[in-house]
Amino acid sequence: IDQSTLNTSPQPTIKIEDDRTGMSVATLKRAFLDNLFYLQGIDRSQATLYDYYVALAYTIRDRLLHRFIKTVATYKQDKVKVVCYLSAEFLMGRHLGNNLINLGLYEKVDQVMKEFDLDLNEIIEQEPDPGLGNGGLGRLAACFLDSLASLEVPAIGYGIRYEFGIFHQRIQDGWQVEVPDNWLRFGNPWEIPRADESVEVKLGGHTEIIHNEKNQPKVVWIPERTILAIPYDTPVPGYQTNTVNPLRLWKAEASEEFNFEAFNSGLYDRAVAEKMDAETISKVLYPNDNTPAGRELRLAQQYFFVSASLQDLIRIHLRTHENLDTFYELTAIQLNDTHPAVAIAELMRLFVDRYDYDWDKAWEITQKTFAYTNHTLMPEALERWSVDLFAQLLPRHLEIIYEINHRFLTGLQTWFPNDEALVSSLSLIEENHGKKIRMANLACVGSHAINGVAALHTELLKKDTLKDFAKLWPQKFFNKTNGVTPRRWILLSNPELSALVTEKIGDGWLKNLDEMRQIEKFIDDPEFCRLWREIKQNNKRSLAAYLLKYRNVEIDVNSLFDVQVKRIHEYKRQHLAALEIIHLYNRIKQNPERVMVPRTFIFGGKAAPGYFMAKLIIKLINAVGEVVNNDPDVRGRLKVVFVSNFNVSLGQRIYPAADLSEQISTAGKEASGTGNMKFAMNGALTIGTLDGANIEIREEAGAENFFLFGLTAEEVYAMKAGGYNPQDYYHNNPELQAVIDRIAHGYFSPGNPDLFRPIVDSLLHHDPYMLLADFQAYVDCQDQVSNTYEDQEKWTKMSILNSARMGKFSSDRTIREYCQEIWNVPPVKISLNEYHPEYV
Ligand code: B1H
Repeated sequence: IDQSTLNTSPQPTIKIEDDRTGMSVATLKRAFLDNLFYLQGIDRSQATLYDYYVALAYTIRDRLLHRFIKTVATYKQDKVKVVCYLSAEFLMGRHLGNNLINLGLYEKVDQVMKEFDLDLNEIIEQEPDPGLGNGGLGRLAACFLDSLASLEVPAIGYGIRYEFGIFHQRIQDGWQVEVPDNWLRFGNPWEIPRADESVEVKLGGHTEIIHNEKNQPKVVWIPERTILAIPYDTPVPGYQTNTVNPLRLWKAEASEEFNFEAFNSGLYDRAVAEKMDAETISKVLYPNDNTPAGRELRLAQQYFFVSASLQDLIRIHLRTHENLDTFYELTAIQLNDTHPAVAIAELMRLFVDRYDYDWDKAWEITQKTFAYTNHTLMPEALERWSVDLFAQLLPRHLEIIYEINHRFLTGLQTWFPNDEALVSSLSLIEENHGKKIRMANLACVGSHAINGVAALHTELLKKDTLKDFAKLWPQKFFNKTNGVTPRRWILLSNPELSALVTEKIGDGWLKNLDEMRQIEKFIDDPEFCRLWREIKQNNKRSLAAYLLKYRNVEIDVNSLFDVQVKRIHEYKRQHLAALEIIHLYNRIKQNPERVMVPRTFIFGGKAAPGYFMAKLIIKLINAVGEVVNNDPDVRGRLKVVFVSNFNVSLGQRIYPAADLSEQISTAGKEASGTGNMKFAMNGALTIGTLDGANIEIREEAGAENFFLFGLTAEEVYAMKAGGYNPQDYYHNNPELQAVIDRIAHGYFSPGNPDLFRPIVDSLLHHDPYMLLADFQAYVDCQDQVSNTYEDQEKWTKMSILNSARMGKFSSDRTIREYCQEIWNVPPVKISLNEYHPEYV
C-alpha cells in the first residue's frame, strides 16, 4: 500500500501479491511477521520458539485455505463422487513440515527462517504430535489421506476429535507409566471449527410403534439423550496439487436445548454434570491396539462419529439432489475395520425411519455404499458387542440389526437348507454365553466389498476368519496390500537420501515411487555407494545426538542399529529379540574375548495400559539393558536402548537411522505391518518372518536381500494341531535353556527372582506365539546378519536394492487400487485462481 495515499485518497492502490496467498520469499516474510504480531500478539523481541511456530503455522494455513475452499466448492458444483474414509483413528503426525513439503514451500520457508536467524527444524519441533491413533491402523488412515489428495481424488476423512490422544509414555524404573496427552492445551492452528454445521446425535431410550396418517404402523425411536456433534476441519493438501481435502473430526458437546431445560428447572448441578457427561464422548482415545475395549463409552464414541458423519453426508447430498436415490453414486464409504460398522445400521435407520424408504431399496443403497477393510485375524480382536449394551444405548439399531439378520438368514436357508453350521457361523448374532453382535459379520453383510491388507492376510481371511462369507460371496473379496506415503516417510524424514536420489534420477519418484528402481543402475558406482553409506551414517549420528540430548543415552554410531519399533504385543514378539540379546550376552560371558559386530538394539513402542504381559515385556527389555549395558565384560559390543514414547515424529528420526528392521511376528498374526515398509524404503535391511507384507517386501527386494527365518503360517497351524510342546525345544537346545534359565533364575531381577515368571511360564507351558520353536532359526539368521554387515560393500548394495524396489509400497499404489476396484471414484482437477477471488 502506498502509505502517502492512505489518509488522503479514499481508494489506496493495493499491490496484488496477497499476503495470505503469495508464495514468494518476500511475501512469506511479511506474512510471517504480520501473523506473529496480530495473531500471536507478540513482537520479535519477546517471541518464543513456540510463538514463531504458531505464526508460521498460520502463514501456511492461509496458503492452504483458498485451495481448500476451492476444492470443496468444486466438489459441490460438479457433483462428483467422494470417498468417505470412516475411521476411529487418524494418526496424522505433525502437520507443519508435511504441509510445507506438499505446498512446495519447504526450501523457501527454510530460507525465510534463516533470514530471521531461526532454525526451521527447531520450529517444526514445537508442534505437539497429534496422536489420535494407536498404531498402524490409524497411521494407515493418515497415509491414505495424503495419497488421496496427492492423486486429486475427492475425499473426506471422518473421525473423532479426541481431546486426549494416545497417552504419553514415560519409563520409570524400567516400567511404562502413562501420562495424559493434552495436545490441545495451547490451541491448534490447523483446525477450523464449523459450529454452523453441527448435528445432533441421540442415544438411549426405547422404541414405540405408532401409526401414520395412512394408519400404517411405523417404529419410532424415543431417545433419552441428545449430544451435539461439532465438526472441526483440518485441511489435508496433496503433494504438488491444488487439492486440499477435509479431515472432519467431531467434538461432543452438550446440546443447549437440553441444558436450558435443566437450568430452568433449577437443577443447575445436574445440568453441569450432564454437560460433562456429553463431553466425555470425545474426551479420550482408547489406547488398545488389536484388542477391543468392550466398554459402553467406546460404543457411544463409535456411534457418535458415525451418526454425525452420515447425517453430514446426507445433508451434503441433499444440497444438490432432490432425494437420496443416487446416494451411492456420489458417496463411497470405507469402513476402517469394524469400529465404524454400526454405520450400516445407522444408514438403514436414516433411510427407513427418517426418509421413509422401503427396506429393500434402503438395503440396496446401503450395500452399494459401504466397503469394509479387515485389519486383523486375531480372533480375540474381532469386535463383538453385547446385545444388552446395544439395547441400552441403541435400541432402534438393535432392532434393525435383528431385521438385517433375519432377512439374511432366511435367504440363506433357501440356498443352503438345513445347514445349521453355516447359519450359525454367518449369523450377525453369537448365541453362546450371552448374546453378542458380531460387528465383522455386520460389516460383511452390509458391504459390497471386503478386503484384507496384505496378500497373506487376505488369503487367511478367506480360508479361515471369514471363510463362510468367502464361500458365499467370493466376488466380494479383494486384497489391498497396505502402503505408506513416500512424502512423509522418505522426503520429510530423510532429506539427504531424497536429495541424492533426486540428483540422480530427478524428482518423479515422489509421485511415482516405482521410478526409484532407476537408482539400481548406480549399484556398482563406488561414489554413489559411498554417499549412500555416508547418508545412513549421518542419520545414525543425528539420532544418536537426539537420544543424547533428549533421553540422556549414549549410543555408538559405529555399531549396527538393530531396531524394533511398534506397539508392544506378544504376537509381535519383542521378547524374542530379548532372548537373542541374552543369548549374545551369554556368548560374551562365556568368552569375553569373542570378536563380534557391535550392535545397538533399539526398542520403542507403547503397551496397552491394561495389557499385563506387554508391560512386563517392556520391563524385561529394560532389565536386560540394565545388566548388559553395565557389564564391563561387554565392552561396547552390545547395548540395549528402550526409547520411550515412540510416536510418528520419533519414527521420522528412527526409520532413516536403522541398519536392521525387526519384523519378527509369529507367521499368520501380523495382518500387514507398515513400519516394515518405512524401514525398507529408507535403506534398512529386514530380518523377518513370512508374515503380513514382509512376504511381499521380500518378493520385491529379492530373497537374497532379505534375512528370512522361522515357521510359515501353515507350519504354525500344523504344529499347533499336532500338539506343540515348547518344553521339547527347551530341553533339546542348551543355548536356549541357558537363556531362559538366566531370566527364570532372576539374573535380570536381582532380589525379585519371580518378577519375570509370567513370561517364563507362558513360554515353557503354552508359548502361544511359538518363540521357542523359532528361537534357533532366529539366532542363526542374526549371525548371518552380522556376517553380512562385516562386508560393508555388500551390505550397502543390499540396502540400495531395498530402497530401490519398494515402489509397490507407496500408499499411492494402494489408493489407486481402491479407487479403481472398490470405490469407482475418478480424480478431479482443482483449478486455482491466482489470488483470493475477492482481490481479483
Ligand atoms: C491393526 C488394529 C486395531 N489391526 C483394534 N487391528 C483397535 C484393532 O482400538 N482398537 O480397538 C485398534 C487397532 N490395528 C493393524 O492395522 C495391524 O495389526 C497391522 O498389521 C496393520 O498393518 C495395520 C494397518 O492395516
